[in-house]
Amino acid sequence: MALTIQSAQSIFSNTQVPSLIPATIALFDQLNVDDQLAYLWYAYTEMGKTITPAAPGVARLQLAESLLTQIKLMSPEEQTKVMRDLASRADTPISRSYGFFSVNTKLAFWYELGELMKQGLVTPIPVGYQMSAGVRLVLEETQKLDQGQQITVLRNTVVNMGFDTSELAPSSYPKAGAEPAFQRTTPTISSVKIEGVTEPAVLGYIEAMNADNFDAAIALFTADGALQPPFQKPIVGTAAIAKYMREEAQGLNMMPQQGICEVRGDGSKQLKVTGVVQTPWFGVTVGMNIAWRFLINPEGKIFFVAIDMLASPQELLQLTRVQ
Ligand code: ECH
Repeated sequence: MALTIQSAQSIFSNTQVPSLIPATIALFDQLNVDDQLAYLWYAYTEMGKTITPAAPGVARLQLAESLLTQIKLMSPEEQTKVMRDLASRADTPISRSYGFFSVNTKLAFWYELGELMKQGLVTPIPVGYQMSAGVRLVLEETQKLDQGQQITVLRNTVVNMGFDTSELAPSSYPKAGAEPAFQRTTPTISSVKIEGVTEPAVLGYIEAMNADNFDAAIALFTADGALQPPFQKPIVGTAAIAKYMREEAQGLNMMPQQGICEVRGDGSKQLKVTGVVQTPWFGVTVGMNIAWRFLINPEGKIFFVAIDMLASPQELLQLTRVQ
């Protein structure tokens, strides 16, 4: 029987525990625009006391420079309006430009705005703002998350800002291909060992990803293969996966710990591997507990891999059915 992405998506679904991340983002989405910006400010500055993201570097900031320069020259009221437009995904020239940025350029843009706010060059939150009960509630919910989950909430809210450019013709903005690489600060993790897993495609995948060798990783997939990032739809086909990896998977440290492998009737295999991933934005200070769910075809190629954020560290050990 031919493998389908739809059936692949449900492998090991009876071992999954719902994450609090989408629920927290849903609460955030219900806030009005000023409350959203205030929430992000408090969440980010609160988080900064324990963990601070790495400075994105001059090369990456260059991609956002023209917007940042425009904003610096504005009055505080105009600056607030730009931020409101971004948060409400309004159709303005700045919000459109932002919409064309890659994920990492969006993060770098806000990182720099945050720095400019600390220096008093950009207005932090709307003048006279009073924290609402809604913001307090979302902050309380955020405190229940571990650090890896907190930075995922921040990342996802930042990614969703700006005008939705997915239906527009490509812009002249530099794309991921032209983006600077993240410098690895720790030695590449090679010779991967995963307790309970010897599947070459899985070990090869982790090894290639840890070396940012996306060509080698892609070569392990079937032509119609798919990769499903956390809380997203599957990305289908090797060209689309390669583009995604170059844009969003650079500099990651993947540390799988254990897994299980089940052979299916048609000779394909399903594997679940749990472990920790570090992003170059926070380096070794923040680990995200995740699972990979792989479906490997009878020829040993990756047909499907889903990446899931785990609800808790206990789930790292939860490889079998949830009772
Ligand atoms: C200020 C106030 C106004 C509003 C805003 C502000 C600034 C906010 C800032 C936020 C910065 C946040 C950052 C977050 C970074 C998060 C990174 C994460 C990465 C997760 C990666 C994972 C990778 C998984 C994958 C694996 C694979 O095998 C395949 C690929 C892939 C305060 C000014 C907004 C500055 C920097 C969460 C899980 C394992 C799927 C990628």
